[in-house]
Amino acid sequence: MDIVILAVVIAVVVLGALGGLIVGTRRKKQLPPPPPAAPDITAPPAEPHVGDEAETPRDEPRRTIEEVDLPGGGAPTAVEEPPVVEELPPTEIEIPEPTAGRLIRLRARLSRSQNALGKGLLTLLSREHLDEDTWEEIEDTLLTADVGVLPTQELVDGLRERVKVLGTRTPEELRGLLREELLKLVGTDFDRTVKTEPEASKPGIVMVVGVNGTGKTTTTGKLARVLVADGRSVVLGAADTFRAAAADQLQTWGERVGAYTVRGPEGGDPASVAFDAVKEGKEMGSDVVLIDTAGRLHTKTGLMDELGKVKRVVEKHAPLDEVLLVLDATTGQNGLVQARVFAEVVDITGIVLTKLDGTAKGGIVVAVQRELGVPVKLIGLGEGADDLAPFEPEAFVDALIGE
Ligand SMILES: Nc1nc2c(ncn2[C@@H]2O[C@H](COP(=O)(O)OP(=O)(O)OP(=O)(O)O)[C@@H](O)[C@H]2O)c(=O)[nH]1
Ligand SMILES: [Mg+2]
Repeated sequence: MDIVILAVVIAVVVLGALGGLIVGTRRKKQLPPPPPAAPDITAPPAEPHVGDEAETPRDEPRRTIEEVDLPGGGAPTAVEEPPVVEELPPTEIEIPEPTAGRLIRLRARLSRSQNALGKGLLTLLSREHLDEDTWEEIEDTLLTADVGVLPTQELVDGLRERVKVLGTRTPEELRGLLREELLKLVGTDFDRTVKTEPEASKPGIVMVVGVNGTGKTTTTGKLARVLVADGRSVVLGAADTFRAAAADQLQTWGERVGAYTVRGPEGGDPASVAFDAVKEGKEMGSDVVLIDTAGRLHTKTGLMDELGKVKRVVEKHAPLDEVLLVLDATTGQNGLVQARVFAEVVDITGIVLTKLDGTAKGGIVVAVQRELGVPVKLIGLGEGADDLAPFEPEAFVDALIGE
């Protein structure tokens, strides 16, 4: 019996929704009338992606049903078509984890991958005689962690000076000293907030760029979740038009949190998709528009020029608030070369360092900030949907040297 009632109610919901009868604010944003630039909105849902864990609670539909206003006369017809239930698109919207204290939760993951660096340094510094060989080992440890030559030199010089002044060293003193020097290197003065504040007539506009496979789409999806968790409405722009699967991947992320995705035809002009996404965002009164772009090798001039064009076209609406460069922390020094080239084509305003959970080379944080003079704003610490954290220098250094 229950099943029949359930089927009836759900069918009613479908009919009601079709007639525009039941549209909450959230749903309205999720399913606006498809704009001309988004012909694929009816495409079947994308293949689940690695980061997509099955998190939808099984007993949620009940709640949805109770909240629904029953429309007047549609019910009897609906009874005839219970199979419709099977074809319903996923309407359950996840409530992402709050962002406050996220780095604390993820700190264990950071410690696990980065601890070797801090522990190694502490062990070396604790040696009774800090001779030249030991200092060289300290240098090597830092270089191996991708801190970069100049910053390594600075750190070693700083440590040598302070250890000399200190004379005898307790482990606590050494830890404190190393913490201070590392913090100096990572920098505590940068403004690391991701600028997404909407203004009077325009949403915050963020574009995500980088080479292939660094984690751009995943980061865009995770960032959408962060923003939604903080109460913002988000529109996604799938300006990766090389593969339809890329737009599907982004749309899947969006659907999970009720963010609408603007997409274009496969092989279409990415600049026009980006333009349309901002236009939609404006018209829908959204708070933020996040634009995912195709992975491109920094060595391919044509593709880099195209990226410059995407940016210029979006700027016909308004200046971008953020251009985030996504770098894969495991690629080491090559990341610096990428950073330099991307910065020449589009002004990078922030760096996202992904896959820090899978490498001990956390020193790249220091190196890349030096290279661009732009702060690391976010770090990726896993494939899970909520494994993106704001970068906090203190928490990062503490994870390096352990508690
Ligand atoms: N371990 C780990 N994996 C990550 C992280 N961020 C992204 N990934 C994985 O990296 C892979 C590539 O991610 P995508 O987001 O598709 O990368 P992309 O830059 O959009 O790739 P293209 O669009 O092909 O250039 C996926 O398997 C992600 O799950 C992270 O912080 N940690
Ligand atoms: Mg992508």
